[in-house]
Amino acid sequence: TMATLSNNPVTARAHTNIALIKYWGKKDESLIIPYTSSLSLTLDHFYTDTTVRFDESLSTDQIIIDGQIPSEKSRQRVRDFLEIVRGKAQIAIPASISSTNHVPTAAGLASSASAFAALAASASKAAGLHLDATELSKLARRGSGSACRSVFGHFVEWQRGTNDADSYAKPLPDTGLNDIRVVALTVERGQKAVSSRQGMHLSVTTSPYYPAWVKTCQADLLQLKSAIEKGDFTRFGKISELNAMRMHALTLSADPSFTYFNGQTLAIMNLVKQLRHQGTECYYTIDAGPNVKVLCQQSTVAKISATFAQVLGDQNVIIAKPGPGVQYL
Ligand code: 2P0
Repeated sequence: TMATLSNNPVTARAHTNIALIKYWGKKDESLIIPYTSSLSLTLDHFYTDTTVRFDESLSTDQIIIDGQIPSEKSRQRVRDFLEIVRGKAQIAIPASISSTNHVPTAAGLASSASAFAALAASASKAAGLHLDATELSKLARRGSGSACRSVFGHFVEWQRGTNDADSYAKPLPDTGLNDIRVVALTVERGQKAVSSRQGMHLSVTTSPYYPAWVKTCQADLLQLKSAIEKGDFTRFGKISELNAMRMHALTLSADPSFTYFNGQTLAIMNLVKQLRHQGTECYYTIDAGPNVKVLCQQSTVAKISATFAQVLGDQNVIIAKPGPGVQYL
């Protein structure tokens, strides 16, 4: 059936997510099918708002991000994504897109996850498609793998699947650990990091440990799900921290070897362990950059954030809670 185009602009909001069981490697780089399933927590107060309107009077797509025309590379990635949406809706009309990130970029939370989840939701609806959450997750995945998880709130599992139709995210049942907090720490940025896309490609193609990663991820995921179900924060933290380190072992063992850590990253990892030994339970996770996210609970978040604020300064410490899935505004 032909989609009926929305005459009005459509705005959607999507929040960022932090992976606890990491996605690191694609089996299919074009469709973005991962080697492993992953599990994330969607965060409140870091989000992207995106407005899309298909407009016959335009000759090409108009793309504005944070009030500016982005780089040609970014524009191409958005146009490629819009082509997927136009294909599904069977239209050939240019779009105007305006996107605003409410994400502290320096904290390393500015991910493509909230961006492509918000774009998938706004563009599909503006094109007249009425996708359910599962279809929306599959569409968002085509823009950026981690975006398929930002369609949903709180704890989310991206089931790897084997093809475009069965690789999508699902929310976990709303059970324990609702008092989880993420303290996002901004450290100094060194040289420009290897992009996630390049980094995971290099890991898949050159790390001799990649097959072991695929195997261990499956086990880590099952264990983390059980810890969440039981509300077992200790096991939750240990497995999350371990899985992050196993991901980073892939970068260190790639050829050429690389790392996202810098000196401050290592110092913060040690401080987290020190806090833990002193009886304040917390764990860390790290993505494709030097910044560290500390996992803790509501009862300890004030003490932990104050400790890190003393070391890094108030402006480099941000507290996040579980957040919601995609919303239309
Ligand atoms: C994750 N990361 O699970 C992992 C852990 C970073 C470290 O997903 O190539 O931007 O667009 O599918 O989703 C970052 O990679 O990569 C990422 P593409 P994406 O969150």
